[in-house]
Amino acid sequence: MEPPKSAMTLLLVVLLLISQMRTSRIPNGTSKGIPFLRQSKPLIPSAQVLRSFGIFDKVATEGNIDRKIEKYIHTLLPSNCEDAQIWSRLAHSDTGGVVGLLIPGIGFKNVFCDVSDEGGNWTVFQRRKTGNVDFFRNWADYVNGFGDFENIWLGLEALHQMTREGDYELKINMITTDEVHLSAKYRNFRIGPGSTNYILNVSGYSGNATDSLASHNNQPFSTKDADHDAYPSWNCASRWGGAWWYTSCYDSNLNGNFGRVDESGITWSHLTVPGTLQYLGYSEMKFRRRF
Ligand SMILES: [Ca+2]
Repeated sequence: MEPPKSAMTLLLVVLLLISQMRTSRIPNGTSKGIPFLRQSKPLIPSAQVLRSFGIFDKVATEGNIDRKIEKYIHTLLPSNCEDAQIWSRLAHSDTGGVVGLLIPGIGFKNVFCDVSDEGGNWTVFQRRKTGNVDFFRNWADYVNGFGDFENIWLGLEALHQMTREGDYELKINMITTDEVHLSAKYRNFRIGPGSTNYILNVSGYSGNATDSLASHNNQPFSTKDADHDAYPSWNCASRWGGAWWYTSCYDSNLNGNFGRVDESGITWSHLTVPGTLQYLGYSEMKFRRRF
């Protein structure tokens, strides 16, 4: 007679937890104090093993998993990059890597965590590095996310779920087409629920890039097929080749066309010449919990 499936599953999770505890000890003499994350591939083999048993699918789609198992899975699987950075016991990286997170309200999702910039703990939710991924996409894609981790859009629903409780800060790193490095940091960052069309809440700017999100504060998100902007006769997303918290239409357009050096490109209002734009060859947006 076979043991009950739930008991087998619980046994599996306990064994994996013990395995993690054995491998999570920080080696003596390490100078960094915490283990760092490996680049390029999903990092948590125990998560991959669990997934192969269909447990993640059960968590994500049914939501009726046994509470004891759920508790162990939350121990095994971090829900944010801060926990991932603390708990990761795998190969080292100076920059960050892709980790599997169990995001409340979302389920399992691979996310790029930045472990180096100002101490790390950043969830990277937007990155434009190459032109390999098309960002001129529809509403559903921007809600659910897309990309390849060099070119990331995490997804509006994940952004909302991950910032709905607690205080978060936002940092945007940019490199202009002239190789000038710019940074914009915001002390407060939150994305509203879908019922508000994922309204942007941002304030407390510092940096060397000009505050080109201020005019977008409290604006809903718009895409080429979902016009929530403040310009009556245009769809700003269609007009300027992107998707953003457009007004009428923008001071920043980081989801614009990669490689374009005009108003439909990846742009940010100019620091010293008001009314002009800086054309970007790279952008990265990320958030973390603020204490
Ligand atoms: Ca419009």
